[in-house]
Amino acid sequence: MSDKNDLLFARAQKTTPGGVNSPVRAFRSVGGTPRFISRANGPYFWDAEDKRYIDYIGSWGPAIVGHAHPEVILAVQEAAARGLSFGAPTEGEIDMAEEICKLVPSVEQVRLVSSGTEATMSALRLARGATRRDKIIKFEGCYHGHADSLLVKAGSGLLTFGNPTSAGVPEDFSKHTLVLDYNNCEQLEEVFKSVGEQIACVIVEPVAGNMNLIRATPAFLQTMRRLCTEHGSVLIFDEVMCGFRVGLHGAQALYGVQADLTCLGKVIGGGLPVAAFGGRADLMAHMAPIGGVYQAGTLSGNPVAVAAGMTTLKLIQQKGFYEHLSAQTRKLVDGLSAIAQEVGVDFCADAVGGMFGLYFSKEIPDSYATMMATDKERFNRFFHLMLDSGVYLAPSAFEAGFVSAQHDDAVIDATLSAAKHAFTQL
Ligand code: KE4
Repeated sequence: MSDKNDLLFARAQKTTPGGVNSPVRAFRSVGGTPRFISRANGPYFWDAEDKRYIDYIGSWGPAIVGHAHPEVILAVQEAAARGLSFGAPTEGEIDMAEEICKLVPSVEQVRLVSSGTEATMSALRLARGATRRDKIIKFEGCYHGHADSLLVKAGSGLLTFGNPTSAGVPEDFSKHTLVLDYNNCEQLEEVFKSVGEQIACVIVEPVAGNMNLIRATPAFLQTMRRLCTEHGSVLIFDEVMCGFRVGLHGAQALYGVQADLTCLGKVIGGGLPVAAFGGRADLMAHMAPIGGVYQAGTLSGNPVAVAAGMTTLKLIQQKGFYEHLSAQTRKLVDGLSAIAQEVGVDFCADAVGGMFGLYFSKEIPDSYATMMATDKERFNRFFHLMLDSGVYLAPSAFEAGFVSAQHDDAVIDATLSAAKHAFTQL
């Protein structure tokens, strides 16, 4: 029997490709009908049938203080009442820039944009403009948004350039992108030894969240830091997802490795479109209008979006915020692992700050290859069993999950209760 989600999905597909405005929302990885969300509050959202779910995507990271936080909503209402967009500078943008520079020590100057894709695309262009080099290095399994140079998968051999992962990306673009293995230090050394002087930048998710959650090893980040310094390449940390999600000062503070440029998004917009790229002042000096690297945006630094982001950044600086967030996330993953072990299911889980990974495998993956070897079909069955029980996990075995400050003990316990049922039904 079609419910309202089915009807909306059928209607959406008539006017929008796949019925969604971003592919992962279409449930194609897990199957079934996507839920059309009507409202959200705290750790919950409700679908078109007014069914409540405990939400573990949190808009893919932004909803870290919980959905519709009263202080965020009030700040947005007050900003909106003063006008939505001016196309001229505002004091709020200075406040946001100063806050980011305060919280991410490697960032001396920052430019606000409207999406993570814009942030990474601009950072790449800046690295290429500043070094006058074309080649870039990224890692299989890391996602940095949909700029052409980054929609590239590994070439056949170590030094063969990447192949497009998307139609419409010219070979002339992908040929400058080398795609290496995440957490493979030897390979990185080898490539820099061969073509290091041609490398404009290395871009990496220092805590990967787009092949499910995979931690970088400290050696991996330290190696790329050393090699970039030795060869005059720019080290770009894409912290669009992990920035302010894994800790108040991002992954670079966790690892003690400073990037030359950092990309941010999600949390800094609090659910509205704010992202940013920034870093060393000598690099940012290449940006127009003072330098020759062009980047622009009608809604960059939008005052209403900045109001949401600034309020969120203030809330996450409250005493004990990350201790609580990390404790709740750890309670979730340890609880799930304990239940799976009781039932005898090959399952493990990991958490860094307020993001987590669930894996149907005996061990926590530490690379793209080991992640791809996990039991995707079992995840999909688990996903739907949990969804039927009112728990909304990321609709893909290859996405990370997100906890908010509003996921209290009662919410985590309800999740574990649903999991007890799901694991026995697998
Ligand atoms: P956006 O352009 O979607 O704002 O950000 C792109 C981006 C850049 N860098 C990292 C590390 C990211 O995780 C993202 C976007 N993340 C996905 C989640 N896998 C957003 C969800 C979606 O694509 O709908």
